[in-house]
Amino acid sequence: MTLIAEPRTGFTTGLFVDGTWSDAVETFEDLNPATGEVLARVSHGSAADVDLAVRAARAALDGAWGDTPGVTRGVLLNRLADLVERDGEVLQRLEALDVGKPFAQPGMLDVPNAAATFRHFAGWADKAQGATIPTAGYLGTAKTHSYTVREPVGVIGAIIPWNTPLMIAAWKLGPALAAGNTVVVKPAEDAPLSILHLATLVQEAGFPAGVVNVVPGLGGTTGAALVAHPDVDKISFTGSPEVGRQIQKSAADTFKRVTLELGGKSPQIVCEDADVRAAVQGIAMGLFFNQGEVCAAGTRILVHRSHYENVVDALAQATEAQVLGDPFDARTTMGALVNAKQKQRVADYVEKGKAEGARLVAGGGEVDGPGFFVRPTIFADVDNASTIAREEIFGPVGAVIPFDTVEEALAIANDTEYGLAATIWTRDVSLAHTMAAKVRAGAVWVNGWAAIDPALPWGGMKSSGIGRELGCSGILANTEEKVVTIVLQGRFL
Ligand code: TXE
Repeated sequence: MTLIAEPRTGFTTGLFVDGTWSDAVETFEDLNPATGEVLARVSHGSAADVDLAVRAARAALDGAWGDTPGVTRGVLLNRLADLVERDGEVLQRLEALDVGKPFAQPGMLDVPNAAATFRHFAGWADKAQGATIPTAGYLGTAKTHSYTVREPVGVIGAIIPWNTPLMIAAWKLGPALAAGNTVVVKPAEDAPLSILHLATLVQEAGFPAGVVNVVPGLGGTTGAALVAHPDVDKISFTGSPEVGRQIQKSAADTFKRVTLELGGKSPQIVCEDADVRAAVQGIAMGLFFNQGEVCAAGTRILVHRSHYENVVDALAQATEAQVLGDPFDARTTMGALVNAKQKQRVADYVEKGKAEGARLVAGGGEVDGPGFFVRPTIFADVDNASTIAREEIFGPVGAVIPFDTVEEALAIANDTEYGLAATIWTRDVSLAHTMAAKVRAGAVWVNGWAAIDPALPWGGMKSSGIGRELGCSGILANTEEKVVTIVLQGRFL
């Protein structure tokens, strides 16, 4: 077995199937984004490995796990939360190493959010209740008693992206396990390490063999095999719209349930009465946190004309103040993009922005040398019809657009194929509610960016996806509703 280049973690980069670790026949290279060097050789799960994992998950579901009371599942999830907290620094290091983000950031978001997610869903594990439903007896003479139960969907395939792998894995595992499902996790090829460490914690927490399986691999092979597998009941996917579309088509063959979270082009709207200082700070965070590799990044910045030049200047300053560099240097505020392809993609968008006539006010372009770094970038006077305002860049690039009226701001905000999140900066509470009602997005934040919580449903409208994760919605999405009717007397037909 291959040990990764991080001796303190002591885990393997094999496959975790049915409670045991093994090596796959093939491996793939996982690179350190900050240096371009090989960080680990990771097992590449084959279709046969995926099949073994799905069989183990099915056997666990049909076995003791299927009869495990919710309260016990809750105890296990709480233990997992404790272990994530205990190993918080290891997980934080792995996220920084593998994704390229500044070391402090996973300590602020990924690790505490993952622990909080497991804890939140520990509380749900014994609370997925049904209802008793009175019926009118339209047919025959029957008197009946009907009730519903919430049952696990079954075996769930969880396909994870590379930008916040630990956190998204927790978003999928927490509700799935609370509701009594079993899971096969396919981490992203670019950042599988924190999830492999998480698998060791699942084992230590005492989840029975087969309940959680982790099969790393490439999307087109391992991921596609999971989606095509006839015995997987649901796919929960976070990633690109292109792959989301393929997954939904492929899942249709076996009528799998699907939850898709596909990113966005989220607006940040600075109204005439906004606290502009707070807005600029929040906008910079929404653009540059995690190198802008965030599904809810606030990349379209709509500013009331009265503040326009001020905000453009302040954002230019905030952009120039970003410190690019080694994720483990405490002065670094922005790390590397995840891989060479992503670096090229962002650089191409910057060139497109210039070519389409937007005003480059800060940053722009790639950084030479090892590692996949690009400069944080702000464009002003952007036309909402231009490419950089329409397509998800998934990098630290902001597009500033002026507006004159609230109606115009709302029209621009909604003039996008996406609908994941939106932020409104205003001191007027009535305006905030009025605008929140009119923005087509799964989450609307007022006077803050990324106000996420495991208790709040998460997901998008339009091309941002289908279905919701987290909160009560996460439990509903991980259960099937069954109705049971007992004929007490008489007959139906
Ligand atoms: O995503 P992919 P990529 C967006 C973002 C980014 C772009 C491309 O705009 O620039 O997508 O990133 C697995 N069957 N987001 O190419 O390919 C893959 O192995 C089954 C937004 O890395 O969608 C990985 O585990 N699985 C997003 C996961 O899908 C397949 C986060 C995501 O990879 C597969 C990531 C297949 N055929 C990217 N092909 C967000 N919503 O936050 C790939 N995968």
